[in-house]
Amino acid sequence: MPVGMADKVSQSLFERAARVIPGGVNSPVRAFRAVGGSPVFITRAQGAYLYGADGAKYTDYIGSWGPMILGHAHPAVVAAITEAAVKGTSYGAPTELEVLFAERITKLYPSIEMVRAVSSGTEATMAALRVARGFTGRDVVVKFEGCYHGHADFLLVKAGSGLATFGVPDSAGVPAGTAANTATLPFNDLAALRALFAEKGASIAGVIVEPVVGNMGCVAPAPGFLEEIIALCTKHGGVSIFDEVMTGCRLSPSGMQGRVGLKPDMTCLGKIVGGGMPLAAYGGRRDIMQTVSPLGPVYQAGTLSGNPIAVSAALATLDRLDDVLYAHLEALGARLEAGLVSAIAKTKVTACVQRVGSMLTIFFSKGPITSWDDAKACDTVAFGKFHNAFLAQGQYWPPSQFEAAFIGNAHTNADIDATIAAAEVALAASV
Ligand code: KE4
Repeated sequence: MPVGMADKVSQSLFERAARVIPGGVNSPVRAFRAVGGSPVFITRAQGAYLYGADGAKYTDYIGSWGPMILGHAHPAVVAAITEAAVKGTSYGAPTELEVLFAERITKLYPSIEMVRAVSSGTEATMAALRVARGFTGRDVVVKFEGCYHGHADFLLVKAGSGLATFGVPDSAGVPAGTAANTATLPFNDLAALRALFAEKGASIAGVIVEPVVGNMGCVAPAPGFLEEIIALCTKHGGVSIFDEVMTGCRLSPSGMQGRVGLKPDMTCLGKIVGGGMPLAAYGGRRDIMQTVSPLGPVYQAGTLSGNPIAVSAALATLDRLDDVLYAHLEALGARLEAGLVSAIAKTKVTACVQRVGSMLTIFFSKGPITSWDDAKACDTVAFGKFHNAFLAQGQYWPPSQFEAAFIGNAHTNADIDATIAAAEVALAASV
């Protein structure tokens, strides 16, 4: 396939799609706009592989943006969905499956004493912040530049100009007033966090953070940063919220909080916990979650929340998240990281690799990348050339410098080694 151009079948599908779907896609990043060219239309997936509209095979490092930790079409997940489907797809009534799911989540995440299932990560974070506001009676929420928590209005906010921490809308359609109560701070900036709490601590309802950021590329928290978020929220009566939609069950069975032994007041989950189906969740301390309707005054609802198909896929996935799987993912991640670092050295390209477990990013920068200011300085043109050359070799990598790549349990050493070899060619093509 020519570099940067999808196959002819995908191109013609994309032309049709663009006439009836905004940008031809149902989620913007899929349009490949950040890397040029046009997207590959996928017809099926199996294990670590995707198959394009023209039949081309790709090694998949997106995994549906995180959920496919077991690999695509895992037999146990397919069987669970099939078995559930013949019993009906949604009842709009409580089921034992939802009890099993909630019991499993509260066992996996000791910080979560009660949990509510929803249908997307956006719903989970939107609800969690509404609960934090309802629980505290306060309006201000705090997020960090480079972190993405879904498309709720008050989260589509960028840092104010200069030192102004109170946000301005980062999307058309978001009223200035909606952004006014969202403060945005630099990720990993302890001084800025402490200063905001010193000034506004009594009005802060909650702080939401990706405990390892995936949405500016893979960026780990500085030592003490997550701990300080929890401590300051506790001290000032706010709610600490770990958005583990991406890191949950990715970095350990209990997400980043399980990896580092922390207990935020609330947690948002999605992606892997839904087994690739529309299922996400939010939960936390019992006293906080008891504010949620119908128990308490904070309203949140959803027609398909906790439906039996999605929960069946979720349980089949969660059943398989064992130590052997995480050891395999760590070994594959280390192998890929080492190979990419070596390929960067060989090609003398200005780039670096940042990885936590089985999520990683190749940044086109000398690095290290510790904040959005660092990430946005990356050479995105070089990244685009790299991505196109990688794709042309059958490597399906996130089409944006500001995304994380994911390794799944179906990847093999042979896949990783082929990816490393292709990366060397793609890096050379990026200059
Ligand atoms: P969804 O509403 O897309 O299910 O989840 C929103 C969300 C919340 N929190 C975190 C940490 C997330 O990463 C996401 C969604 N992630 C993006 C990829 N970075 C989903 C891909 C897309 O938008 O198409």
